[in-house]
Amino acid sequence: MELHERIPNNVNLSGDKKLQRALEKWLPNYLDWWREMGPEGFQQKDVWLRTAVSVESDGWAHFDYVKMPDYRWGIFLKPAERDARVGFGDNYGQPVYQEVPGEFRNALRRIIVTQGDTEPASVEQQRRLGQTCPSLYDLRNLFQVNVEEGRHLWAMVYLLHGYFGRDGRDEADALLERRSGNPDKPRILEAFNQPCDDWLNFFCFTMFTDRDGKYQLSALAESGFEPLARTCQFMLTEEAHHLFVGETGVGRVVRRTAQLMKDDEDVRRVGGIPFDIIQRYINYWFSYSLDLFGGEISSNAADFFAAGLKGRYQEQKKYTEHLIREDSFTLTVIEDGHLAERVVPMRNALNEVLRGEYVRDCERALERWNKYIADEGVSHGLRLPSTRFHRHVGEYAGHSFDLEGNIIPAEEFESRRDEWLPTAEDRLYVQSLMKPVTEPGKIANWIAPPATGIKGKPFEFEYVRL
Ligand code: BYC
Repeated sequence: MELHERIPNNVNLSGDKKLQRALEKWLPNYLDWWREMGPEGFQQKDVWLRTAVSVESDGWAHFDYVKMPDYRWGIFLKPAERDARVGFGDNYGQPVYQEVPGEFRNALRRIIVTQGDTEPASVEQQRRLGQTCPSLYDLRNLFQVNVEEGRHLWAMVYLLHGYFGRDGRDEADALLERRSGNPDKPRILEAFNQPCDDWLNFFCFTMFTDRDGKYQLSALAESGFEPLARTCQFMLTEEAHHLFVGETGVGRVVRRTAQLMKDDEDVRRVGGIPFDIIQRYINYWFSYSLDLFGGEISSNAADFFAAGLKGRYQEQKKYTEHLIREDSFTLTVIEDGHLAERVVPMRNALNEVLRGEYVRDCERALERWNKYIADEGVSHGLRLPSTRFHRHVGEYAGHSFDLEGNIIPAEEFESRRDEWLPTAEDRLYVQSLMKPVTEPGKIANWIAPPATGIKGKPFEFEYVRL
């Protein structure tokens, strides 16, 4: 690894002067973007961060105090496998693509741009959260997630610069120009334009939206375009911590609410977040994140699979048949205003197949949270809404459903919206609890402390020097 170059990397960047120059030109623009849109107010603070020092699965990271603008953003790919082959689709068994095949160029660029766009978007969404952190431990985790999303942007920009010539460079510039939530230049996918301005939103985002990242990156980690596959394989190593932050973050809020309920059934009176608000936040982020998988029936998904660009979750590990030309999949669709079953070719249903993996993963987290509630002796159950509820993309968009997935008139949805989705009042209430707690070892009242600290350090450790 060339860790001490201006752009740390393990792709022998110094051996490709043209690419190195292009990326060195992009670097100051990236840093300008980071200063403008990165975490507000903490740029000069020492943060105890993990930095990549190798791409091996053991011991890849080093922990130390770093100021965020000095973070080692760089280009790290998992090492290449010898004699790697395209693992699925019409070119199954052919040597992997080392360059972009002409006929797939647009599709591939679009996938990489879409993936790349989410990374800076999430940093933009989260930029003010530091000012209301519930503890130094949480503040540090927020910044860890932020710098790694920044590095994931680098990963996609490397592919655009390295493999797509002029239009790749233009796309890389555009990634720094779009802005989350800006109506004139919004981010590409809608979940990344939603405000993420309190910590319950942040934990739900890292739980549900980052988890889409896990599944999309896993599908791309199977790609026959080898530089993309190797890039995503390493990104997944970093991603696991983001999901941990989300799942345990919501879990700690849930646990604390259950604890406070033992003092007072109305947890608002004792400064907790009531379960009905938590449930509405879950409904909101789960449904927006489901949209990120694309339409239930998608010719794009079929084309990406046929071309060997985007596989299924754990394509090599879980499946033995990689062509899926003959298989079919039964979906629930809407016909004449009613739910009906439709059989479609499996390749066209691959977004839905990936979404199904995701939903099962989310269900597992819900079970864990419900166990925390039961452990406190409180009787309450949180749940996921139906995958049809509150959708803006795919088969169910444009129709209204209740939490169970029953089709209902639009007026009924509107009249029950406040029961199901966060209200302005919910958001104000959650905001009212967001007072910063920055003394080492202290934590806000609305959330339980974590079970352990980071990398063997105690919760009381000074994770950020303010
Ligand atoms: N919003 O065939 P369809 C992460 C468009 S998160 C807006 O159903 P397809 C992270 C679509 O473009 C992971 N538009 O969908 C998390 C198409 O337009 P055209 C991000 C949408 O293409 C937290 C039309 O609707 N990575 O890493 O099969 C923090 C029909 O589309 C949306 C990726 O997404 C939407 N939600 O699938 C940080 C991977 N969905 O062709 C990071 C790359 C669809 O009619 N992206 N449309 O003009 C993809 O693989 C695919 O583009 C999608 C969509 C899965 C997103």
